[in-house]
Formats: sequence, structure tokens, C-alpha cells
Amino acid sequence: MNTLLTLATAQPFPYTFNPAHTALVVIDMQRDFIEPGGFGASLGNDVTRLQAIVPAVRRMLDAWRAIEAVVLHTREAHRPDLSDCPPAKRLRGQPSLRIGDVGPMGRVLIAGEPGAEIIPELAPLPGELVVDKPGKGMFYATPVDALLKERGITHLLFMGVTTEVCVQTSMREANDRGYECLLIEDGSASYFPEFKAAALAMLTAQGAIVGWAAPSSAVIEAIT
Ligand code: TIU
Repeated sequence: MNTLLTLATAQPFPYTFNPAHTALVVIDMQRDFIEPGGFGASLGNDVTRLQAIVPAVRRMLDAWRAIEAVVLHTREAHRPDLSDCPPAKRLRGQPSLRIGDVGPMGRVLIAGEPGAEIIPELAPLPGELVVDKPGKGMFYATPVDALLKERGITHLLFMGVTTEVCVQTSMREANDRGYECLLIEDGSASYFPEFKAAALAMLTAQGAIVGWAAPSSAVIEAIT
């Protein structure tokens, strides 16, 4: 679909994008954050909150796949030897399991382990981009910028978890690199609802200082 579309109801003002130059970005919808026994739970979080967005993320993915536009999935996952995991990250606090420890879904937050896999409902399709990232932001120590530029991508629609951690960090990194970013509100969740609300407010404040926000229904209506 190579045409300019406008989401008239986006916050804080209308958002215009061409699906041919836009990627749908799905951040870290992996078992380690969404199922019991993973990294999210080890930090003391109630993971059931994140499960609520899965149907909306799937609907948005299905609609985006139907127009054959670019999809990028990320996973927060470290190398098995932990060479890309700073001690500051692994040793912080008193989690019940640290990154690299063996839990119910294999080694926590390690690439190739069951916990690092994207949940089956949202499994990437052949041809979709899948990138492991060692940090919260998707540009740090990854080929994401090159992958997007090779495909002529200038606009990014964000979904995934958690809103104020990996989604917000990735959106800020993208904004600094010149991408026009929009957060799909009902496609993102936090363990803390008040943090999701605050993230949405601060991303869109000051005339879209980081970017825009809109519900998935608005994007689906525009592309269908
Ligand atoms: N803890 C938390 O809210 N998030 C993360 O550690 N990673 C992501 O957000 N993916």
C-alpha cells in the first residue's frame, strides 16, 4: 500500500504516514515478560496485566500483514555467555532469578531459550524482521537502524511491552534518529497502569516531543 494516510484523531494532532515507508514494531512480546516464571515475574511483577493486550496486538498484526508492510519484532535477549549483559544489569537488586539463571522457561532472558521466544499467538512469520537486543532500546547494539533504512522506512508504529521501559526507550531512540513515531495505545501495556498513562502523556506532550499516539482501531480503519 503506497499512499499517504492520515490518522485524524491521533494525539496530539493528526499523524500522516505511508505504509510503504512505515514499519509496525512489536517490542518484546516474549514469554519472559508475559508468562509466569520469566524475567518480568522475577522482578516481582504481576505478568497477567500484559496478557490483556495480546488480542489487540494480534488484530493489528493481522491487518498490517494483509497490506504486506514491514513488521519488526524485537526480543530482549542476551548471548548465552552473557558477554553483552553488563554486570550493572545482571547484578542490580534482589530478583528471584537473575539474567542467565535457569528458571521454568530455561535460562532467563537468554537468546534461544524458551523464555526468550515470542509468545505463540504473535509468532513472527517468515520474512518478518526479528532482532535480539541486549538493552531496553531497540537501536543500542543492534542492526535495527540499518535494517529499517535498507527498507526505506521513515515512520514507526509501536506496540509491545512494557510501555515505559522498552517501548518508550525504543521510541525515544527512534525519535532522535529522525523516525516519525506513533504509539498504538491499546497495543502496549505496563505492569503499572499509571506508568503507561504517564508514558503516553509525556511522549505526546509539547507538540509530540517524542511522537504521537492512537488506538489500533484508527490505524486498522485507515489501512483497510
Ligand atoms: N521490567 C520492565 O518493565 N521491562 C523490561 O525489563 N523490559 C521491557 O520492557 N521489554
